[in-house]
Amino acid sequence: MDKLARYAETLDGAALGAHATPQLTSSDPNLSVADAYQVQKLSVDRRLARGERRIGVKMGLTSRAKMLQVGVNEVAWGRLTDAMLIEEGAAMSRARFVHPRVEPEVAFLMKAPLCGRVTAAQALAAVEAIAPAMEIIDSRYENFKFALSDVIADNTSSSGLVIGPWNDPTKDFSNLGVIVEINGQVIEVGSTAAILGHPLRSLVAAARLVAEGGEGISAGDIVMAGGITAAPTLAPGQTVRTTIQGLGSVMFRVEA
Ligand code: 0L1
Ligand code: MG
Repeated sequence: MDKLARYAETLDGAALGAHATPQLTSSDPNLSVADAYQVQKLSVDRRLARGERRIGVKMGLTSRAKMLQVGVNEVAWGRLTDAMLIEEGAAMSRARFVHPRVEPEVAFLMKAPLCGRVTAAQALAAVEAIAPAMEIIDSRYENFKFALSDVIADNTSSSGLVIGPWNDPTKDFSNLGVIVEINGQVIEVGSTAAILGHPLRSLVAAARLVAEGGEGISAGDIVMAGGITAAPTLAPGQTVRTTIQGLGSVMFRVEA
């Protein structure tokens, strides 16, 4: 087995077994971003081979709060599969994750393909609907610490998503207030403008980055635009709700 396939097997095993693994760059400090994306692809291919279905892509590290929280300052993308979906209002099991955190996000539902360099207007024309959403991130690395290549290889920490009500994408979603509550207490506040100044910029970047990776965004895909605030840690007993001004609320519960 070559080096990248071995890394993919390690990260896939860590996700499946919900255990932390050392950062790849601790033993391979020169792991390139291009090789890290190849590790990501190989590790998601292992999931697809087990019967999971690709449902879209996620953008990561698209806000200053996120970049500061993890000390990485470049945007990155990852792949979403149906096994990551958590039903809105339902419970997720903490035991399935290493050290999960939650991010308030905006989700796009695509009605047309989007690939390569596109304008914001072209990106918007390909969107069927937008929704308030949350991503469960769970770095497979010890202490939730990583360099850019590590986190890209680890599917940019993606491990779950919850989608709220779909809305008409022609409403102005450039600067909407965002509140994250845990057990009724406000934990984080922000604005959709925290996503690269406008969430649509994240979709434009996704079209370019995914195409550079040799893939595309298809009609029916979900695109997660990226975390808006720092990501609070999840623990059993929590009820987590994100509300985006004018778009509605989305919630889930955390069980042991
Ligand atoms: O916090 C992290 O694990 C960094 C990668 C993904 C963050 C994001 O989805 O914005
Ligand atoms: Mg995210």
